[in-house]
Amino acid sequence: MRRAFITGVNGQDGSYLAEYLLRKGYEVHGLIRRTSSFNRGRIEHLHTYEGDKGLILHYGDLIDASNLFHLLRKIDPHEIYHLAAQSHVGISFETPLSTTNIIALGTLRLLEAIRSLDLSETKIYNASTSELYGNTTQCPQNEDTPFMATSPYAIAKLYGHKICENYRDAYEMKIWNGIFFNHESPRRGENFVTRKITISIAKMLQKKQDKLYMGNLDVIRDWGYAPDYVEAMWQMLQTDKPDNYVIATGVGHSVRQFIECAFEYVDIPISWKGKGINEKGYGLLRHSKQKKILVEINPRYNRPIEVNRLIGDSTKARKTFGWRPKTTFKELVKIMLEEDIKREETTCKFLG
Ligand code: NAP
Ligand code: G4F
Repeated sequence: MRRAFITGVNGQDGSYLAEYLLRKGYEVHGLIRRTSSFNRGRIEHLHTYEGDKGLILHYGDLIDASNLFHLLRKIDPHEIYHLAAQSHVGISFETPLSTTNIIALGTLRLLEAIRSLDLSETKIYNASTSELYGNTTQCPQNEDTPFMATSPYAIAKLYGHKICENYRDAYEMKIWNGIFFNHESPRRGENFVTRKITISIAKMLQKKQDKLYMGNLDVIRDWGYAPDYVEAMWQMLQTDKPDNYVIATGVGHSVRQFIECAFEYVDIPISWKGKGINEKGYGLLRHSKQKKILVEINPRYNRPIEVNRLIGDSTKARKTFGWRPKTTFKELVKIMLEEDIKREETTCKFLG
């Protein structure tokens, strides 16, 4: 039986990846942090996956080098998926030191534990990111596009990306960097833009929220569906040569388009009036008689530097291991909204 070790198993991608690997018959080990209250909603169901052996959890932290060393010695995994991170770009401007410690030094701590244990046959996936491209003028971005990282998060990830390449070259370690563009799902953290929009609309339909307060509406992202993307992590580790791969849909949409598409799905067309921080989105909710302001700008959600447009070209992944996205933008919006609407309706029922 193949053994996999996932850092960040408790996150969006970690939870889908754990499911995917369990389905493939892997023995799956995951690293979780100690928290004062339980936050394992995404992986709770995996403890008793299909009634037999489920996900095996281990306490640890990327800032604790000796913990990583002892865990890896005990588990001796065939594959390591390194996903753990402080993954919010905006928050990285407020917490640059801990973000850098977790992402940059955390990756180095993990690599050093693997090297010290001489796990030379272990394959390693490193969660790199499209944020490395920053405000490059090249579009779409591929594996050869120069990096222009513009946030503490992206700069820490750039270190992670580069140190993985360095250990690959210097010690012949089997490390793959997955340069993933934004991927979302109903398990996406609540303060990422897509999930914030779908949760807010679900709450508005239940009269539990009046407005959606947003930052920059005109940035463009290449949004895919997370379960499609975790498949690419596994697929790249099954190729012969460690390398870097871009994983993306190749289609960009603005935050504004995401908002419009999500409101359209619940039959509320949005019309925009005003400019800059005074711009407002108007629409008619089912329970009101006249159009109201449903979207407003709040500058607190703007970042000190914005990454304006990220659109990826994953031709190399398609040609090498046949990966392509299965879910369209519209399908993604529908999946996320339906799940959040269901969740809000259930909560309302319980509240009476
Ligand atoms: P996520 O939902 O934020 O999950 C991150 C996970 O890392 C969480 O389980 C978190 O634990 C864990 N973590 C944070 N600090 C840790 C520490 N010090 N020690 C151990 N674990 C720690 O992120 P995601 O969306 O699944 O993304 C997975 C990875 O891909 C991240 O590295 C992210 O930067 C990268 N990435 C994501 C995207 C995307 O669009 N989703 C795109 C490109 C790259 P808690 O649950 O305890 O907080
Ligand atoms: O959803 P976001 O917070 O994701 P962002 O910054 O693109 O980062 C995500 O994708 C990266 C891959 O490119 C990952 F590496 C990273 O870990 C993370 O998963 O914001 C998307 C865009 C940004 O330009 C942001 O400024 O939406 C804009 N935005 C506008 N209003 C907002 C808001 N973002 C958030 N979170 N909240 C807002 O109210």
